Amino acid sequence: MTRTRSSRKAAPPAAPQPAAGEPLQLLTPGGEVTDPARLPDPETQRRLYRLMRRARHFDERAWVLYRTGRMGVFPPYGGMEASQVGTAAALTHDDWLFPTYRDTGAALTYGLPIPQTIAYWRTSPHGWAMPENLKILPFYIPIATQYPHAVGAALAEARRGTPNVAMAFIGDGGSSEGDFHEALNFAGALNAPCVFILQNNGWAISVPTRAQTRAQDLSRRADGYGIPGVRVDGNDVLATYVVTREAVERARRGEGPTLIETVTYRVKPHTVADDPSRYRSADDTAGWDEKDPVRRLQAFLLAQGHLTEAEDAALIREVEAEFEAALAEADAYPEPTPAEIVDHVFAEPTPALRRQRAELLAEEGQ
Ligand SMILES: Cc1ncc(C[n+]2csc(CCOP(=O)(O)OP(=O)(O)O)c2C)c(N)n1
Repeated sequence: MTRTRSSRKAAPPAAPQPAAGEPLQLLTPGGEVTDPARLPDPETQRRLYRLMRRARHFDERAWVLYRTGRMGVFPPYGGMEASQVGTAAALTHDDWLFPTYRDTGAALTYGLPIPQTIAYWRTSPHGWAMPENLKILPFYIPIATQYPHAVGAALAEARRGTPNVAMAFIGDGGSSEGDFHEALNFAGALNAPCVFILQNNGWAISVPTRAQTRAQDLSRRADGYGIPGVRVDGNDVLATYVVTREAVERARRGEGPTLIETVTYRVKPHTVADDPSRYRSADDTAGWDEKDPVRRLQAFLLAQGHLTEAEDAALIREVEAEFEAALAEADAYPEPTPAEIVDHVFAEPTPALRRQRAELLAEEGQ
């Protein structure tokens, strides 16, 4: 009988492990400021709060629309707004954004119009092509492919001599893929002006981070490529913003890429069609509600007098009204036709696609 090694489920041997570094925090969940000198100014704080409210409202409405058959399958990000808003808010429209399916909050912050974002998650062709005036790529579904693409865009900017940067998002699961590592190595070797955001939300669908890698501090993956790695509290928008701005400025100065690990949590299911009670318990998620990023900044702004209760209520009403107007606009888009399924696949359609389009149009009787 052939002897095999014992079960793959055996606990890993107690090899020496670098301890996970403490994530940088500027505002604790209890409302304490750890380093007042690094805080962004009150106007920026209010801007970040509004952007987080906007992102959260989209996420909440997407659930309701899905349940009522008015939205497709959507990957929620509620609870991760600080990780997406604080990072994307550090960009301008001259910079690139490479989001994954999880990053609707980052795309909205960057400036993707809400009606088009709704159309995308309705799988409507009106949402497939990104606006010509924005340097944002469609939400990446294949894990990690966006990372090498972002390096390419960043290198193109550098060759043209612009100060523009490329920001790419990835999850903890994606950071175990080859594309992630190749991109970091490539970016480091070629000094690409890239900001890599690694959102460590604890889960890759049903696989907890601890089960898919023995690494405890994912920001240290940067060490292998000779680039700076920063670990930040992904539920503290003031910290994610400050850290990302520093990385963006470094890249603009020609000092190369940075990896930022935002330590956060996927409190929501993987998608609105997922049932996480099948693979995780209440113990797994315990404590994360108290770390909610939107309520954390809200309490701070109110306590500091940077926002009044009345202003807060008015801001929330504005955000809600903006969404409803955008929804009405998305509802008014014409119904897609079958032939549109081959549109936006390539800039120049291939002969096969042209043929398929003609066949579909003929079937439609056009
Ligand atoms: C190349 C590739 N392999 C597998 C999948 C299937 N898949 C979809 S989401 C997912 C988990 C990704 O987890 P993570 O990177 O942590 O991102 P999160 O969903 O938590 O944002 C996987 C494996 C895929 N989309 N692409």
